[in-house]
Amino acid sequence: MRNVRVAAAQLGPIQRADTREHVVARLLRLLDEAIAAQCDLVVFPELALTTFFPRWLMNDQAEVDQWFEASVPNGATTPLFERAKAGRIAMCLGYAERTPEGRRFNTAILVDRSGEPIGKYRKIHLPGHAEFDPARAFQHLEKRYFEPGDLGFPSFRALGGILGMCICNDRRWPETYRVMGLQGVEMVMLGFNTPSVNSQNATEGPEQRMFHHKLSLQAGAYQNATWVVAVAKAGVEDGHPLMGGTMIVDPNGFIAAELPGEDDGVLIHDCDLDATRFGKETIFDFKRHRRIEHYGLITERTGAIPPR
Ligand code: CDT
Repeated sequence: MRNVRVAAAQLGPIQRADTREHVVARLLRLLDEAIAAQCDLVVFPELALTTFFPRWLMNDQAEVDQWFEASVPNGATTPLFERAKAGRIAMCLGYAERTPEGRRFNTAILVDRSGEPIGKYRKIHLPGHAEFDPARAFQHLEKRYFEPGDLGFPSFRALGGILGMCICNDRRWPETYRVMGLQGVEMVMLGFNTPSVNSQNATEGPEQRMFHHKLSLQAGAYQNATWVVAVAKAGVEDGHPLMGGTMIVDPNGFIAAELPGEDDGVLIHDCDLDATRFGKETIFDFKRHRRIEHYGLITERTGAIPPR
């Protein structure tokens, strides 16, 4: 048994006017709950320090840059990193990253229990569009504000296991999990900000959105025999609803624990990393069963080309 006690720390909405200090105070309350419950790891959502700003069109780069962190930890976030270190808890945190060269990524960082950075992930599948789209009920301008991640899907040795990260829309792509699965990943951590409605199809409501969310997590977990920890930023941000759905999925694809509601809250679950073994050694023993000689199109071709 290799137990990792995980706290999936869901955030309710963050309004555009909320300061970093105000948000970090909320994160600290969730972190304290996780520490009090003797968790080994706390996972915060995607863009956990700000509102989901890609819904807003901004043309002024200075206005855009107010949502980005030039370094982490920095002034406002230092208390979070110090508290995690003092509480001996590893932490995964999503934020908007601006590099010293001026590149911008949708990023998650993982620090270990001693406060040392273990790794970083930069979101690869950026949904939405780059220019204002009048046909949409609201905007999703991730392709405008971020560039696709340049770090691949790395996995890291931490907490006695093999851990990986992805972010929000990445969870809908089987390649995300499989690339980490091929590194033996035992737990995938991911944060998300998912609108409760489809901006291009008003009939696609919360039930269908939640179904696709669960379907993606459960399939990814099962097909790669890994735990998946998915953490929402939820609730209504300046009139725009984001769905909840914070949950922990086991390596058989079953939902092991689920957090109801759309407010700040912590979902705690003991995840035995050894529970990944059976799947990895039997039906999803990649070494024995995968047939890579037939998978070439996956990396050769991006869009579908139907037969003539
Ligand atoms: N944040 C994020 O990636 N959200 C997307 C919304 C897709 S709609 C353009 C998601 O896949 O949940």
